[in-house]
Amino acid sequence: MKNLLIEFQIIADKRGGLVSLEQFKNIPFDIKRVYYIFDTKPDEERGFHAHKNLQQVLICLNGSCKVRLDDGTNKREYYLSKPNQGLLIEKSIWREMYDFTEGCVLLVLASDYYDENDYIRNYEEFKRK
Ligand code: T46
Repeated sequence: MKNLLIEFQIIADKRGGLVSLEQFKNIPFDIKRVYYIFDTKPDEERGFHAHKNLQQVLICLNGSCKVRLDDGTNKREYYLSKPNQGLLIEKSIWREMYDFTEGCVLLVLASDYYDENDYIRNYEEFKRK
C-alpha cells in the first residue's frame, strides 16, 4: 500500500500555528463535506467499513488515534497525532479507527456528500470486490 500520509505546511509565528487546507492544492479532491469526531473513548472503535467511491482525508487535530487500512490484500496501521498531517483514504479501502485518546478530535474532509449507499459495511462483501 502506498504512503498515504500528507504533510501540511505549518505557518507559525509567535502567536501559534496555522494550517490551510485547499482543494486540489494540498487536498487531492473537491471538498464537498467536512465532519469531525469528538468526545471519543479509548475503548470504543469506529469505522469497520469501506466506501465504493468516497475519498477522505483524516486529520487528528487534538489527541491521537490509530487507523488500520486494508486494501483487501495488505493491511497497514497509522498513528495520527499531528494537526499538520493528513491520512488520505482512497475508495475501496477498509478502515478501522481505534485507540482514541480522551478528547481526541478527528477532522475529516470528504469528496462527496453523505450517502449510506456508498458504504460497504460487511467485510466479506468488501473482500469479494
Ligand atoms: C469514515 C470514517 C472515517 C451522517 O449522518 N452524516 C455523515 O456525514 C457521517 C460521516 C455520518 N452520519 C451518520 C451515519 C451514522 O448513523 O452518523 C452515524 C455515525 O456514522 P458512522 O458509524 O459511519 O461513523 P464512523 O466513525 O464509524 O465512520 C465515519 C464515516 O461515517 C466514514 O465515512 O470513513 O468516519
